[in-house]
Amino acid sequence: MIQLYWCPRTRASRALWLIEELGEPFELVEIDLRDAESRSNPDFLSASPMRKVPALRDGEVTVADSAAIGLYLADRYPRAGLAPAIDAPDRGRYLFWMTFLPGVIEPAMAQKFNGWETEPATIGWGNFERMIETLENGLADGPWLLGDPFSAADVMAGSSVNFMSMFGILPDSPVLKAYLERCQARPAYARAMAREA
Ligand SMILES: N[C@@H](CCC(=O)N[C@@H](CS)C(=O)NCC(=O)O)C(=O)O
Repeated sequence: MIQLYWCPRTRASRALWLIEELGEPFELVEIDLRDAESRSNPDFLSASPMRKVPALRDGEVTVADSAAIGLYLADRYPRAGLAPAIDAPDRGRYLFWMTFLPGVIEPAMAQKFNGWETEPATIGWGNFERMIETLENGLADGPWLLGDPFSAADVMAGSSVNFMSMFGILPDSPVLKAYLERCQARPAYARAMAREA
């Protein structure tokens, strides 16, 4: 069975949302990040090279980091339809948006928080404004990043838009606000948030 190493109100919430979208049985293994003993759980440490949540164990497979977990689960459990098939025309666009989370969204958010000045042409993630503009453009045909249907990429992006909103850095963007509302209206999102609470 899938086991998710998780701590409430952290980035592990997006892996939980994704697993709820899958509809497969799973078990939550809580890692209390404030507790040294909990953080030294040997099963968790062997699944997470960075000692961070989320991380996952599924039989003999271990995967750490939200985007890697999303890529793994969506392909491993295709019944949920969260990833285009390997030879589908949308596969490239899907991979772009899946890696947009760790490669662009996360560093751009860190930049915004820390007030780093960057030269967009030479920095891999451009800058915060360019990341936001790219997301908005990606949703132009909506309702989701691949148009229709919803995919694991929307869990990655939607959870980040939610974090930006919670931390007060989401720009006044009608496109992203409407996207966030669509994400929050999903039953799997509500189930994940109920567990988080
Ligand atoms: N790139 C990782 C980041 C995960 C991450 O930073 N998790 C934080 C909680 S939000 C964590 O586990 N911090 C504990 C630590 O670094 O010791 C992902 O997106 O999954």
